[in-house]
Amino acid sequence: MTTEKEYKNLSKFLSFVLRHKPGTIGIELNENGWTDVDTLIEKCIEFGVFIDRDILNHIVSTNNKKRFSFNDSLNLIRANQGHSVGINLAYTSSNPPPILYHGTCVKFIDSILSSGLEKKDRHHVHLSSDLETAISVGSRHGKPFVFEILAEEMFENGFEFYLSDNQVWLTDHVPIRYLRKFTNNR
Ligand code: HQG
Repeated sequence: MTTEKEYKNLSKFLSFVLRHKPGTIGIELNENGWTDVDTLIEKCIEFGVFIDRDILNHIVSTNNKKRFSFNDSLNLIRANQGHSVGINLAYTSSNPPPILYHGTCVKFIDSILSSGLEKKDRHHVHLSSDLETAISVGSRHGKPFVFEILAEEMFENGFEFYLSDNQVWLTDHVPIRYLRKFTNNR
């Protein structure tokens, strides 16, 4: 019987290998981030992390942020976003809602207001369509602070936006002129 805590730890481990360090357990991701499920299971076990098909199915279907997906024939798995390794998730450009949100931490405000939102170690800047998600993302770094992004205006001015399979809005960079401090923070 796998406990919720064990599922959570396994999910973190999968994020680590499927987004950042596949080489740690000796797997490779293809150019779109996919890796073979059977090989993943085998390599995790060799590495000392027990996982099987049922556990993987459970993690993919119940993960609170839908971080992972199987392909249609269920033989490949990938992380839906958040990679630091060089892969192309083949997202198609989408038309964003007028406003998107970015949750950060108060200690980053000054820096963000001087250089805009940067992707840092990830492939994209991560944005959400709802405030609640932004607050919880920001809370990971300390006292949360929310910026509104004038996404529609950015899009009209030629910036590209992508919607990941797990509904995270992604873009390359948000210049200062499209950032607004969220009203409740004022
Ligand atoms: C900040 C989690 C200073 C940015 C979440 C953020 C999300 C700047 C931090 C996903 C800056 C990077 C991504 C600038 C941006 N100066 N700080 N110019 N520009 N920053 O973790 O957006 O659990 O890489 O505000 O739920 O916090 O991994 O990005 O605070 O969806 O599935 O630099 O990660 O999902 O931090 O989070 P991160 P994030 P998972």
